[in-house]
Amino acid sequence: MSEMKEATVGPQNSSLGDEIVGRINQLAAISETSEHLARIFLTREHRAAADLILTWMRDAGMLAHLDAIGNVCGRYEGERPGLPCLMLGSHYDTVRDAGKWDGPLGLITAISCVADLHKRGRRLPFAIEITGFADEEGVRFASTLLGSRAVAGTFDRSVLGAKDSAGISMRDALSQFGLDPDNIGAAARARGELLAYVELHIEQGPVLEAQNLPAGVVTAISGATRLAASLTGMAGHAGTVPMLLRRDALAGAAECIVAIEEFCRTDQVGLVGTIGYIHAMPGATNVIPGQVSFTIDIRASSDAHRKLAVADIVRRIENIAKRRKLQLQVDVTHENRTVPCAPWLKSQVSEAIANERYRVFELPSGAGHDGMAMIDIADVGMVFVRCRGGISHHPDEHVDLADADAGARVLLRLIENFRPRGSTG
Ligand code: HGY
Ligand code: MN
Ligand code: MN
Repeated sequence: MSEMKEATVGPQNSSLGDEIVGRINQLAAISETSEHLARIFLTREHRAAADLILTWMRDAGMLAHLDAIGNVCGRYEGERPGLPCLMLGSHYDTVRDAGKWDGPLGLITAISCVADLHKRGRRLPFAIEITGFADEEGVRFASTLLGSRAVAGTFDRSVLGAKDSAGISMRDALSQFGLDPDNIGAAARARGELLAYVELHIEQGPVLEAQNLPAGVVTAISGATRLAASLTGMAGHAGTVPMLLRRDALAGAAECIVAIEEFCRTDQVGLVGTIGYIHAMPGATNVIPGQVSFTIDIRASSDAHRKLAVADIVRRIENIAKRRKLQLQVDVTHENRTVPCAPWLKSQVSEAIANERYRVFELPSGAGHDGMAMIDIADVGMVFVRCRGGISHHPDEHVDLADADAGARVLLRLIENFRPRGSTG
């Protein structure tokens, strides 16, 4: 339970940044191991983090609950009960060996902004809802945005059969977590209930730092394709099989991986390709690998370019597999289109940044975010906050206190000055 801060006398109560940084550290302590931060969907750490966040939401004057897929959901009523809401949020799951800001900064900042309104007894002409999404990274079951897709009503029930590395299906993991896999539809929200979805997130890139700015306006979230590839050759004795008679799946995978890297590096419009995971079997020093599986993550600023690139990459690795007499299986595990941020929200984010006396700067997001799912039920806006060296998905990920505070002041201004689409106010 987070101790409530003593009300400070003197200048405005303690900076929002202080509370946010304290809670970032508190949440980061909830991890699979103490050496490397990992908080994975439907694990003990997921449950402990949800309990802590729900407490923070309630301390901020919100009604709060865990929804049907494990998202944490808080609601702060407006001037009168039942008004449509401005939804804020971000995710609280992490990658493996993660930084502590990717996801939690947006969620904790939103809660601190509502707590500030609550402290002042401020009620707005709309409700505020905050959603902490349970699985944006897709670490456990390969497909991603599971929490936000459930809220958007686009959850694909076929992924319930997906298995994690221990062979546990999502269906069983949900049941073991205490959730009903057949009730995920209960998390879905109707489009009319949300006035907009706005997410604050670390930039995860070096641009704001290069611009010497603490915050920026996000223009669009780049689309992504994730593929699962497997190569099957022939396992054999490392000492007796002549090189020319081998069907070495790992050597084949290595050639594919270098070919993918080369293809993306020589692309002229910023294509990025990543092989984040590889597993060779049987995995013994003196055995020629007979089976290899690896993941491919391809992103581009335009969907058309990304799709052409994916088709070209698959063709290239098919040719390599054929020449090496390996069997290749490639499956798309996740596909997200590029999502534009709504112009009317971009202008309100810009206004909030300008009101905080920062230069307004627009930039796209190369990283994926829950807005890619939330676009199906609401217009999406995003605020980026500078992170040191642009480092992310790494334990060195860091946000300075001053920037956490700046991001919170921008978000609080955006909330207090928010006008629904089309209103003249
Ligand atoms: O992979 C991404 O872009 C996000 O961090 N899930
Ligand atoms: Mn991430
Ligand atoms: Mn993220």
